[in-house]
Amino acid sequence: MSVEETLVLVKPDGVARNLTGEILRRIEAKGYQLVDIKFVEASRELLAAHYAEHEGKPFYEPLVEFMESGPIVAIRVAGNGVIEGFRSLAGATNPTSAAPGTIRGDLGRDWGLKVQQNLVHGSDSVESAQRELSLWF
Ligand code: DAT
Ligand code: MG
Repeated sequence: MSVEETLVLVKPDGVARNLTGEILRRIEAKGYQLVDIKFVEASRELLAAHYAEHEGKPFYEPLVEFMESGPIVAIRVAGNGVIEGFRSLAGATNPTSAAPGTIRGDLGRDWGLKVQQNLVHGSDSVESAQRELSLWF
């Protein structure tokens, strides 16, 4: 595994529930490096670019509205295989089915249809990570 960088977002639900520290703790405990970090109140333009792959899907509009609903913590994280590694720390997209031991499995609530309220985002490939890091930083 090579050293990579990924974009992690603590979504508005994670910030509002005071889980930023717990999420950062898990990233650091794994041995990943926090390279850069900031609060962002994301614009519609930024979110449209970030979620371009999901445009037109039924959950797109609620997802973007949710991401506009409050501050986000954006983090540049580095480490060996961190792109896939952080996605393993995060767990499955839907907190209801995310495994215990993962961020979404341990801390995510069963929000019914509000799958977007799943605490964190992590880039899913080297290409996505580069694209997303250049959007947010
Ligand atoms: P991930 O965040 O695990 O990479 P994704 O990229 O497929 O998941 O989707 C982006 C976000 O959109 C996800 O974090 C939550 C929301 N989402 C995905 N699938 C959904 C669905 N079927 N219903 C509602 N929201 C969904
Ligand atoms: Mg994704």
